[in-house]
Order: sequence, then structure tokens, then C-alpha cells
Amino acid sequence: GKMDSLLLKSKFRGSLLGALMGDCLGSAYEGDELFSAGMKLVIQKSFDKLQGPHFKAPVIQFTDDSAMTRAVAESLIECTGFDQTHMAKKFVKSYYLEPNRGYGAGVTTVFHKLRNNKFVDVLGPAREQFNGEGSLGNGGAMRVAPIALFYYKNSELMVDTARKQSHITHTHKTGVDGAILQAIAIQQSLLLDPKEELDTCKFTDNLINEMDKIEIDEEGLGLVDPSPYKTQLKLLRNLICEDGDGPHDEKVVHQLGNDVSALHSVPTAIYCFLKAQKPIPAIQTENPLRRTVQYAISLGGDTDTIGSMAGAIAGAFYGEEMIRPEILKHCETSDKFRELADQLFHLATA
Ligand code: R7I
Ligand code: MG
Ligand code: MG
Ligand code: MG
Repeated sequence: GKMDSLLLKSKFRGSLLGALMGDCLGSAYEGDELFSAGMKLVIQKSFDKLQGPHFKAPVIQFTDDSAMTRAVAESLIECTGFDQTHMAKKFVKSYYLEPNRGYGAGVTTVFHKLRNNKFVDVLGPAREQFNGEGSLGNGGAMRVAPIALFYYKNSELMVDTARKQSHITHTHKTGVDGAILQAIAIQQSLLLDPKEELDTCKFTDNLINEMDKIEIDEEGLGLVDPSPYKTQLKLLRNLICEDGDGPHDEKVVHQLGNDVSALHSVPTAIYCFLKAQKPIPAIQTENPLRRTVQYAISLGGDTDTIGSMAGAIAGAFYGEEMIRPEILKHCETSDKFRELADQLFHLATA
């Protein structure tokens, strides 16, 4: 049936606020390794403190993930749809206003070149990255939530726009397809009823079917694995179906990854969302959205980005009600992100 408009509005807010929360909470832990049990306890205690009713602390700043998500949202709103040059300008402007938000090491070259060519060639700089291979980083995926929301009614347009926004900075096939997969995961979550038990196998199978259509080797690249996301999603499927408490985190990180490449972070974020549908022994919270984000961060590696992508998917499923205000109040400019979500909602449902 048709989804209640209040629920859908809450889901729009949940997705952008979940993305912001994952980025802010994960930013302190960005690093290389899977965390030890001791460090996971430190994270648990820190989140418990943040959730305490009277905890006073300086606001936690967001990083490039949220800065770029905000830019994507603002561009869609200002243009009432996607305009590649406008969005590129938004990225560059927000980078030069606040260059110290923790941007990827390669992507700043794109911003310099775009500014120097005055946006006459919007796609050239990204194509030149990494000796012409294009970036395979997760930058295209980490900022895609507003696209999934804005175009949630039209899958074809959503996929096409997820691709084109990625091309502004990321042109490597796995960088682009990671952005598409993240957008599809958010859209699927958005359309599900959070009061019904989520069928994690069906959710994964749908993603596998969609990526089967996306990962066609149109360019004839002759890749060793022509459908690497399908491969990762099948691993994910096996992990999610493991009995008992499920696989050890070492196995999850080993198979799905936790680094800055889209291929080894987007499926991981999806896994975190699915796994957190049920209690996770090492994560003490009743709240499945916090569980999603905390579990994602506890896997180490690219914690802000995997936390943010998992938060965006979880928020699109549960809606804003599942985001604890006690935690959100510690995150920079959450009011702004709520407002952007509302503007996207009005445009998308008009
Ligand atoms: O993808 P991108 O925007 O970075 C996003 C990450 C997130 O974790 C953010 O939180 C922030 O910390 O950065 O930026 P890129 O510079 O395009 O890609 C990120 C990194 O991936 C690069 O700096 C490279 O180290 C690596 N990388 C590659 N390495 C080798 N060959 C990306 N593409 C390649 C490649 O083709
Ligand atoms: Mg970041
Ligand atoms: Mg590359
Ligand atoms: Mg990151």
C-alpha cells in the first residue's frame, strides 16, 4: 500500500541525520585496524556518555562525508533536480570554505583543477585521477543519500544520477558502482515498513539482482572479476546467514573490508545495517540505529564513512524516531540536515 506521508518524511530525516551521526561519531576513530575488545569497550562507554541526559561536551564536528552530502542536497534543492556543473561548483565552494574537513588525499586535486578550468570541463579532472584510472575511493558513495531520497520514485533516474554525481570526482567503475549500490540500498530501506521484520536475505538478494543489471562490462574493460559487487554481496549473504552470534568481526573485515575503497566499504555498511536488525552481544544498546552505527565504527578502518553510510541506510528504514536526540544534539548542525531532508521531501513528493 501507499506509505503514510508522515512516516516517509521521518524516513527522509532519518537518512540524512543517520548519515550525519555516523560521520560525526565515527570521525574520532578513523584509522587502519579492526579494533580490539578493549577499544570496542572504550567506544561503548563513549557512546553511553554521549547518550547521557546531562553530558556536556563540545559539539562533534562533521567531516568531508557530511560536507559533501550537504552540497549534494543543496544543489538538488536549488536546481530542483540534478545539474552536474552546479553540483561541482557546490563541492568546490564548500571545500575551499572549509578545506580541513578530512577530504581524501586525491580528491582535492580534482577541486583545484575544476577551479582552475572554471568548470568549463566538469568531467576531465576526475578522469585524470590515478593515472587516468579514476578514483575508486568511497567518496561518490558516502554523499549519495540525497540522490536516493530525491529520486526514490524513479529507480532508473536515481541510478543514472548516482552515477553522474559520482563522475564529478570518481570515475573508476568500482567507485561509481559503489555509489549506485549505496543509493539502491537507501531506496530499498526507504520503501520498507519498519514495523515489519526485515527479511535480510531478501534485502540482499534484491541488491544482487540490481547489481547484476548495473555491473555489465559495457566498456569492455576485461576485468578479472567483471561483477565485484555481486561477489561481495554474495559473501555478505553468507555472513548474514551464519548461525549463532554470526561470524567474528575479523572474518567480516577480512571478507568485506573496512578501507577507503568503495568496493571494500559499501557492502560492509550494508552488512552493518542488516546485522544490527538483531542484538549484537558486544554492542550494548536497545536501539537498532545506534547499534548499526556503533557496530560499523567498531569494525575500525574508515569509521566515519562506513558509519555514515550504514547510518543513512538505517535511518531510511527506521525514520527519525529511532535517532536518539541525546546523541544527535552533540552532532554539528543537525538542524540544518533535518531542514535539508524536509526540503528534499517536499520536492520528491510534490
Ligand atoms: O574517495 P574520496 O573522496 O575519499 C573519501 C575518504 C573517506 O574516508 C572520507 O571520510 C575521507 O577520509 O576520505 O577521495 P579519493 O582521494 O578519491 O580516494 C581516497 C583514497 O583512496 C585516495 O587518497 C587513495 O589513497 C585511494 N585511491 C586509490 N589508490 C590507488 N589507486 C582511490 N583510487 C585509487 C586508485 O585508483
Ligand atoms: Mg570523512
Ligand atoms: Mg583508480
Ligand atoms: Mg572516511
